[in-house]
Amino acid sequence: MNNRILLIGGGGHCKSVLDSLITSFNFTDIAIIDTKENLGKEILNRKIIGTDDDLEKLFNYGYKNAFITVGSIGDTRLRRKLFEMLKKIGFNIPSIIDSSAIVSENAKLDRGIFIGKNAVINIGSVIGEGAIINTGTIIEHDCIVGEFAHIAPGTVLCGDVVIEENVHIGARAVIKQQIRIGNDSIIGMGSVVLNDIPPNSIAYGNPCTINWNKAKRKET
Ligand code: JB3
Repeated sequence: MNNRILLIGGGGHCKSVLDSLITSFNFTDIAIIDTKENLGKEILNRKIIGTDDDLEKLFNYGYKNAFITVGSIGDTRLRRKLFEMLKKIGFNIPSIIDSSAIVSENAKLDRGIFIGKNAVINIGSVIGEGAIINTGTIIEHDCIVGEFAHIAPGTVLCGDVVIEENVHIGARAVIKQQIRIGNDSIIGMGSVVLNDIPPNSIAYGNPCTINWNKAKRKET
């Protein structure tokens, strides 16, 4: 594998990814891409060397790997847009898994996924492209996590849970076994989810209830 990688987005999420990348991977040249105003700044001694407009040039220069380090809380459009940009240019997009995470050999991971410190992914689970499985999260057996979902720190998905694409699950939520959370929904921090949640919902509490439907709101 080529030993140069670009991290796209140089904020808080980038710090977490970078920390895992430095300790667990063999990239010798790690650089960051952010906005014009942040050019030259450093994160963990890695420099912001360009903007999104420089990606093609940097690919031709020899950075063949890239990873999206802009995070998301309920809106994955920027992460998706940047991901498409990387694919179009031809970057290899690895998954970055912290060395302390435990991932079953019988779990299936797509590309561009981040798995943070002490996260656990158990047997039979499938994690979609671009998902974030953040620090200390437990994904129990046979779960499905859709593309670009963000499972925030300390969350527990019991067995057979389905999280559809673009969903945000707030920190320390617990999702009961066999529950399905519909695409583009947001589940609040610390919620205890006992029933299925339809797409485009904002739901929170213990027990978790739907407080807002994004789709209905758009119509009014
Ligand atoms: O909850 C946790 C544990 N982590 C959060 C993470 C998932 O999401 C974290 O607490 C943050 O709330 C959030 O982290 P993120 O996305 O790194 O946010 P922030 O710290 O605001 O940094 C975003 C960075 O992306 C900034 O440096 C922006 O300048 C940069 N940025 C914004 N738009 C961009 C673009 N960079 C590029 N390359 N392209 C853009 O279009």
